[in-house]
Order: sequence, then C-alpha cells, then structure tokens
Amino acid sequence: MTLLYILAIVLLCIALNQLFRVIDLSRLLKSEKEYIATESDNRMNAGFMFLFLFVFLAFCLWNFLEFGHTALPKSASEHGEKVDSLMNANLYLVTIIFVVTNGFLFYFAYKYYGRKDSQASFISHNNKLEMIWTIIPAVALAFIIIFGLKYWNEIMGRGEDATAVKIELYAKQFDWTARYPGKDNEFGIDDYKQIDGANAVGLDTLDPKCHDDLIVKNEFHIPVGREVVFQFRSRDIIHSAYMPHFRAQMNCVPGQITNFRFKPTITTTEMRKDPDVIRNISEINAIRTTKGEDPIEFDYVLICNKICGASHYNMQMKIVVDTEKDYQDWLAKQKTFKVAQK
Ligand SMILES: [Cu+2]
Repeated sequence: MTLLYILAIVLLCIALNQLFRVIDLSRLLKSEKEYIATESDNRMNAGFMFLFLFVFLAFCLWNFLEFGHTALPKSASEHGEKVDSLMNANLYLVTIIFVVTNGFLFYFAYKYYGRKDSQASFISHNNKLEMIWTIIPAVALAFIIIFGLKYWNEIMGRGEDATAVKIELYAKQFDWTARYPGKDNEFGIDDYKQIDGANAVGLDTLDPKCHDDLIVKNEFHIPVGREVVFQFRSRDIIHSAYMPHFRAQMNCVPGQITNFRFKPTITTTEMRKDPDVIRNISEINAIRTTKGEDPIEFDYVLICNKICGASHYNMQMKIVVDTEKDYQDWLAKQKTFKVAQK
C-alpha cells in the first residue's frame, strides 16, 4: 500500500513537470519571455495575498475559539487573578498589534502589486516615521513592564503571615516529597550525607526539630483560605515546581532553598463542580474511554516544569485543597519522621 502511495506521488511529480514544460514551450511559441511575470501574474498573486490575509486571520480566530479553553486552567489562588489579568492584557495588546500589522502587510502587498509603468519611490529617511515606530512600542513595553513589576512585588514582596502553613517540596529524579514542620512548626535542618532509604529527603537525625517533621508522599494537602509558604529543595539537578492552578512556579535548585507562597481559594471538591472543569475533564475522559482507560476525576497537581531527564514527564504529585477541618484530620494521620525511621 505504501509503495502504491510512493508510486502515485512520483508519477504526479513527473506529470507536473511535463505540464510546466508544456506551458514553457507554449510561451516560447507565442514569443513571450520566459520566467518574467506579466502584470496579470502580479495581479493574481496580489489577489491571493489578500485572500490569504482573511484565511489566515480566520484560522487564528478559529484556534482561539476552539482551543482557547485548553490554555491555562481556572485560577484557584488569590494572586492568580492578578497574573491572569496581566496575561490577558498582554494577550489583547499582542492580538491587536498582530491583526493591524499583518493586515497592513498583506493589504499593501495586494494594493501595490507590480504594474508595468509604476516605479517604487525612494525614501532614505523619515523622522516622523522613525519617531512613531520608536515611541509607540516603547510606551507599550513600558506599560507591560510597569504592570508586571507592580504585580511581581505584590505577589513576592508580602510580609510573613503568622498563621501560614509551611510546606517543603523536595525534588529529585523523578518524584516529589512534601515535608510539614510538625508540632513545633519549624523545619529541622537537612544533611545530604544522611540520605538513605529511610531518610529520603536527607534530614539531620541529630536535630530534634526534625523528629516531628511529617514526610508525605504521593499527595499533599493544603487548607483553603490560608496562606501556604513553600520552600523548595532539590537532591540532584534543577527541577521546577509548577502548580498551574495556583499560578505558581519556582525552580528547585540543589544546594539552596527557594520560596513561593500563595493562598488557595477553591477546594478540590468545589473545583470538581465548576462547569469549565467538568467540560475539560469530560473531554479528557472521552479520549481515555476510546483507549480503554479508566475515567479520571479533577485534581490539582504539582508537576516538574524543567526538563530533567527520561521520566520528567511523569514527575508529579497530587495536591488536595481541603477545608480547614478536613486538612487537620488528614494532617493528624501523617507519620512523623522519627516514627517512619524506626
Ligand atoms: Cu524534574
């Protein structure tokens, strides 16, 4: 079958080649000069340029409408609204500029196609034009940067919240481990030399602050409406802790501690009832069913967003946003580092 396709393509190429030779020969007979575009050729190309403009913009619009909902998921953190409004402002600005500049590009190609007696005018310099295309982008970029810096300061520069939940996320090829500070609300210090099977995140067993730390695998819980202060560590190479629903991402760098904090605003249970979430999950489940896989439920997720090796794609951990009571119940069931060590 494949051979037939190849044969068909080869024959088509030969046929096209012959066709072009016939056209060339007929031009020779009519004593037209070979390969010089006539005015009607130019007019036809100009028409196609104009047509392309509309086809292209229609294609872009269709992409927006059809796949727009598969971009960033619904925001579920307090600062997420700010990130989204900045993102949308950028997107609107870029879309307007894209449509206007590309509109002109293809319209001018259509309007000024080569005519027999027309000549291009020679403009070496125009101060007014230079000013326009320098000042307008400069103002637009300043607008984007000023708003970006303002939001960055608001997200990263807030004071410590005394009631905040502390969590450490520990990255290694290829999984995550969460650590909670336990009753004393303080993390014990770490010592990479003590990493072994029972002490996967390398805590210093001599530090009493470690003993009540909770080590959590597979999924970790956070309470809704309370600030969560994360610290990130890595055992081996740079990973990146990405929690898309909370608009949070921070690199995990070996040998140093990085931070990020956010306040979750929607519990996992509430999010599962959201119409947009239901739509996206049912689309995924429709594909899964055709493959004979079990349907899934919506869950918040922590994923690695720095290509870190062969199993990078599957370096993830489930996040559950609970009500305060559910969170406390779950926390009470977790084992302390000391118990787990025995
Ligand atoms: Cu990774």
